[in-house]
Amino acid sequence: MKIYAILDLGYVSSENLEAKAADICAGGVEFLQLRAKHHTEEEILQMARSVQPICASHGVPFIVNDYPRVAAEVKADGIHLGQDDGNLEEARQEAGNCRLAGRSTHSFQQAENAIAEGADYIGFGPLHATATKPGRPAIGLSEIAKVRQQLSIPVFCIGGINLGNLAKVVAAGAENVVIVSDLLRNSDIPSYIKRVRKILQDSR
Ligand code: TZP
Ligand code: MG
Repeated sequence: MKIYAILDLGYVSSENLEAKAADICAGGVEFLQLRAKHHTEEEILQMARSVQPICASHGVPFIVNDYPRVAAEVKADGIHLGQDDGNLEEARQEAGNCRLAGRSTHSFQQAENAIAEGADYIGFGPLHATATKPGRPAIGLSEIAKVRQQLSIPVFCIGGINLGNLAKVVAAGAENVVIVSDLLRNSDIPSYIKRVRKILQDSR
């Protein structure tokens, strides 16, 4: 049962980035990703430089979304790509041969393809429609169990997950989850993460 948090610049200002990163790491997550869709690569590099040491000091693997060269510069633990972001192994090399390369997937077929291309883990969703990934239709919960049973790599369910629907997501077969907006909007992130952890344990 793993919790994967994303520092999404749609919800966190760059001024607050370090404080939020520290809160998330203190709360205890298994992964932290930096995701910024409306900043330049140079700005993202500066942000990555400030977040990476916080993750490292807590032993939390740090993943960079979309920018392998940024991952290489800051010696990130991983890189994360979407369906249209190119070849995963090329990105891993560009990212300094990082340990982790993840792919977003939106269907069973894409999940299978991710294994074939050497992904270390996948995101699977969006389970629910979400403003964090606008324009991407919800895939629902029905394929979670099948994907988990048939894939040999960790599956991280994502998309519109919150404290209210998490138990349902786990009951549908999810083991690991990514939560973005519901977590970042919470004023007490460490205690939020503890509540998520308890629901993950109690809903199995
Ligand atoms: N990929 C699929 S859904 C999603 C991404 C990056 C966003 C998830 O964010 P939230 O706020 O937890 O719905
Ligand atoms: Mg991408």
